Amino acid sequence: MALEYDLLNENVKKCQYAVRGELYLRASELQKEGKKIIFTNVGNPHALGQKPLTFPRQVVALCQAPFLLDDPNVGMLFPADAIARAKHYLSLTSGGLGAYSDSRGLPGVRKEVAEFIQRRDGYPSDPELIFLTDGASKGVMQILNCVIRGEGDGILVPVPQYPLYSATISLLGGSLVPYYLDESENWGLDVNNLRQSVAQARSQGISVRAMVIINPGNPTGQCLSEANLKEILKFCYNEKLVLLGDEVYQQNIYQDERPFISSKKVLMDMGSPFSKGVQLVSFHTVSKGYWGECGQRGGYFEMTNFPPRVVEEIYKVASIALSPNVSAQIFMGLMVSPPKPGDISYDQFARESKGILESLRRRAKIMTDGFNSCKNVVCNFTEGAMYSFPQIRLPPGALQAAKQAGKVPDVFYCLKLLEATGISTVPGSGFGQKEGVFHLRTTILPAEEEMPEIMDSFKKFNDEFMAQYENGFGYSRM
Ligand code: DCS
Repeated sequence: MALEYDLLNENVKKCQYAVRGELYLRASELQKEGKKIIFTNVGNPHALGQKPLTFPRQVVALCQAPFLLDDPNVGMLFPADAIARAKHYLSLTSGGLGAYSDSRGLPGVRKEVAEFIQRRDGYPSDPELIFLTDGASKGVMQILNCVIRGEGDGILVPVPQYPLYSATISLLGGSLVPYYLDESENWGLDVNNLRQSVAQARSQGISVRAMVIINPGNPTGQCLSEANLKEILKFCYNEKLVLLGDEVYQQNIYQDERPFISSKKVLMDMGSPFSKGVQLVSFHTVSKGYWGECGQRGGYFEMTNFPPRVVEEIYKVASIALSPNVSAQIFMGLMVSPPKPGDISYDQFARESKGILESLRRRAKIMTDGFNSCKNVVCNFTEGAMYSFPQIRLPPGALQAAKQAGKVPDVFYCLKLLEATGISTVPGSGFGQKEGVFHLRTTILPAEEEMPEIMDSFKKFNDEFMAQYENGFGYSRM
């Protein structure tokens, strides 16, 4: 029978992914009509003008075109350390970039990832427990696929959250168990909230199996403290939950008070019985940080405290897709072992990466300050990641107008913003938020020199919108 809409898998219909939702579709339409659109809906740095880092592109270019290595002029176009690295990575493959690799990824690259984790955390890491993936997304989907057996299985997910989690849980037919981050505490995570969420889910017959943390947070931008991570890990130990640590923004830190600290390190620091008792999967990617190589689709996950039989089953499932992208694996290898001081390419690499991070740090501040200068907008500082998530306090007149237009209030606001300014954002409802509270998410990625103009145009729109709908009575608020 043909695949009619009525015959689609119901889980496919249920699944929602706002980052490419109604706002994005409308923005694409407007762009086709010739309007200038500033796409701040996706954390996709190169699409907003970020230049690729030179060294990794040189290495991968040589791996893609290995005949260049035989050209007598290769040394005029490529530095010697890039040439050496390209030869190194080609020697790790069995047939170059055009050949499938092991379904977990090239053993040599997994070893480099393990060495990186060991340097970062100060604890051993086993390459056999590291799987390379096509972006972190595929890793998250693989693990959730192994955890979720049906709607009786619950996954604790922060609200607001990045909709990869809600969408995948819907697709796999599991149950999302929300825990709320506290906006008035800089989007902090209160373990008492977690307890309540688990108790409530259990009272509905749901077996809570795993917990997701996003650190630094998307869309909320907070960095978890070591003390907070300890509480979370203890909680997972006591409640027998697998912790999924989404750490894709670990390089994106814009303050000095709370540097990134990995869940693995905190777990190992806690010692027995926790260090051997909590099952942890940590995710990383080449899409974020100062790399921003989203289109390459490279990622990894590391498993801690998983029995060998479970790892084998995860390997089996990974094998169905044969192999992750091999060129992306090389990007991952380069990300975890970049040029070192003394290498020919070191200075340039350091200059480029520092330039990107410092600019992001300034942009995070320009955005937060810009939002906080607007009428009825309050915004926590972006401590890390790539997003700003201001709360928009909509006057009753705007809520009414949204209702008349048949739109969720923040969708209504974001559509008006898009039409007026070309700024394409994602409404807070796409990430989850408390009832009656509204937000939008924007990336902090537009070029730094364009940022003041973007914020001016946002402010002009917002303040006029508020003036239009304000009638002197109460607001939606937290
Ligand atoms: N985890 C989080 C928290 C993310 O924000 C993203 C991407 C991913 C995982 C997956 O990234 P890759 O599959 O590319 O490794 N963030 C999306 C977002 O919110 N905007 O852009 C993409």
